[in-house]
Amino acid sequence: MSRVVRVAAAQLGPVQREHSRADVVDRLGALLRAAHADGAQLVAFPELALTTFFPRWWYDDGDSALDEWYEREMPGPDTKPLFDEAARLGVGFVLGYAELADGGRRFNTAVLVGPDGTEVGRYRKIHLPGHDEHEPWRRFQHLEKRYFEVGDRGFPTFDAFGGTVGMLICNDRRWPEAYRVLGLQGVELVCIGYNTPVHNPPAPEHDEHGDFHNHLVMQAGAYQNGTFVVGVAKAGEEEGVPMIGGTCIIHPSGRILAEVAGLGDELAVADCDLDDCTSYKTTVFDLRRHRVPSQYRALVDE
Ligand code: ING
Repeated sequence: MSRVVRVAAAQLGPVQREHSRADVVDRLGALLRAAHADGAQLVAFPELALTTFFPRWWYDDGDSALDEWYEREMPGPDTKPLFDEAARLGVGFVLGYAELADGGRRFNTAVLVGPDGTEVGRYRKIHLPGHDEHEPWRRFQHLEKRYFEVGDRGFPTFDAFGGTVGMLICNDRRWPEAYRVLGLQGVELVCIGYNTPVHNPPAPEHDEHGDFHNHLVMQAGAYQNGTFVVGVAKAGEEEGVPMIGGTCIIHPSGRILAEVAGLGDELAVADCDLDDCTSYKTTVFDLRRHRVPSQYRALVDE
């Protein structure tokens, strides 16, 4: 028996400040239709897919211009056409966006939408990189700690597409704990959108390794938890800031099944047989049999 899901990782090229949400939704729709034409049942879009990566800029407290970057509802007027098109095609998708939730709480969020166009679940980013005060020495800011709260929903998994699906967002993919919490829930497919600048101002000596680190952490996360991993970039030069690509689909063996070639709007498509996870989850990474949590206390101490 096999449980094959054909997945499309839908990389977005740069989204500039002047691009409207409608402009971006047009691009997302084109990627969705192309993925459907390729037989995809699930399309994964990047983190903060609807706008340019606004945490690269400083906004004073109370500056209403910051609110422009968030969605108050999902779907909202600008995104409903995408949900409608997906439902018409019978294709599910994952979409990253900035969420302005009840009470004015702000999250870096990803939503999982089923083939009928309804929300299956959502994840709010937990590992927020960067800084929360203005650091003018930087070529550009990275103010996610200022513009988002730490996610308050843990690392959930969802029964969807014939298996167990989870989501992470960008910096989460660098932290083994994030994959492991999903792995302990039996996750078989993890979708991870990201916006990753090529240059990291506090550690320029890391820049040359950026593409390598991107695949390293996702391949490790896949193998060590017996799960597929779908990494999806918003890539290319946004407002003068180059961001990495490297969108790919990774097998539980850790091998890359498909990856994009460039930094634009581009699909990587692969058949993911979720049953391929089983041999990893029942032997080398049988977490119940082989882990020794009594010796891991340091992992959860502050
Ligand atoms: N971006 C980056 C990421 O973790 C970063 C932050 C950039 C970390 C460069 C390390 C090096 O991929 C987001 N949005 O988390």
